[in-house]
Amino acid sequence: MKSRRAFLENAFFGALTVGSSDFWKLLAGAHAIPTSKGRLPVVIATWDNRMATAAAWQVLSKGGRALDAVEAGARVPEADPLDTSVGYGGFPDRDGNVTLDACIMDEFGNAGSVAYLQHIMHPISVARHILEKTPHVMLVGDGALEFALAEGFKKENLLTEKAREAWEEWKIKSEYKPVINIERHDTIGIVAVDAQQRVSGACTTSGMAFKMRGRVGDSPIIGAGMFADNEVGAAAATGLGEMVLKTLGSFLLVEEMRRGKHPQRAAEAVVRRLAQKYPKAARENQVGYVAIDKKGRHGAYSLQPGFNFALYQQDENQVFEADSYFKK
Ligand code: SD4
Repeated sequence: MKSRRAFLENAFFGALTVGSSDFWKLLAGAHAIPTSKGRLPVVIATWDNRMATAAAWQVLSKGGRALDAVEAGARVPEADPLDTSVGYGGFPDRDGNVTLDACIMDEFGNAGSVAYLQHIMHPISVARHILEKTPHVMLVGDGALEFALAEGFKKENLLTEKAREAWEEWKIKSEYKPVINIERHDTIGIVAVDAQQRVSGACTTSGMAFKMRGRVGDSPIIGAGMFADNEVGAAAATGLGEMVLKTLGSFLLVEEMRRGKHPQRAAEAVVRRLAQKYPKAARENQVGYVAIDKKGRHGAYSLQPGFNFALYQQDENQVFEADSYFKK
């Protein structure tokens, strides 16, 4: 994995010659991290979700719609039994139930969302059915399950042996409290702009491992876990959902871009807001954002070091480590 900062700095400064007045002008203001230039189509996802961005690229590279791309991408970790934070194989709540949250938005501003959905492997597709086939935005729990079954989704057991064992082990060690930590998360937030400049986004998760029964995080909440606005761009979050919910982070990030910020600067502004408003929680927890704007420029930033993201652009699928508010 390359350091994103090193990659961008090389790309940026490499293009200039020492001795040119541009070079010195830039060095004088060199405190700022150079930011990405736009290129379409583009897809960016939280964490090392390269398989997901590859699935999305299959759609985008053929001139397909961003909405189809983000759904195809989100379905990859949902079906992966080894991904313990999303869909099948996700860690259960503290009572052993795998409960899933997801949302999706299209280029017209339509949205669909499910929360506390059980037994369905692809909550993102259920969210899309809600977007396309109902007058509503969000269905939860049994109602969401009933809707999914009526739409032809299959009822399945999503608790893998691996996840069950992890839960059993956690019960012995943990004094039965939900886990809040800064360790690696894998929730996928995935946002894309297609060749026709259509902007869409998706987010899907099994939520915090061993959470209280009924707990819903940021991921299915439009504007918190993900937000897409075709005039501006899209953003998605990962990490401690409670912090994202309290700041409506993805919406805020898109609004920062609307006011003219580059996606990188917008992501930094949103994380800074968190760190300033909740200094103690910010120091102890991880929150990260990915963002793209309509021009195809991207950004990513997190509270803690260690947040990486997958970016597929210009026929290259790469993973970068994002810069962070707190340093190692
Ligand atoms: C949640 N934001 O439910 C999710 C968790 C997450 O990687 O991002 N995990 O709070």
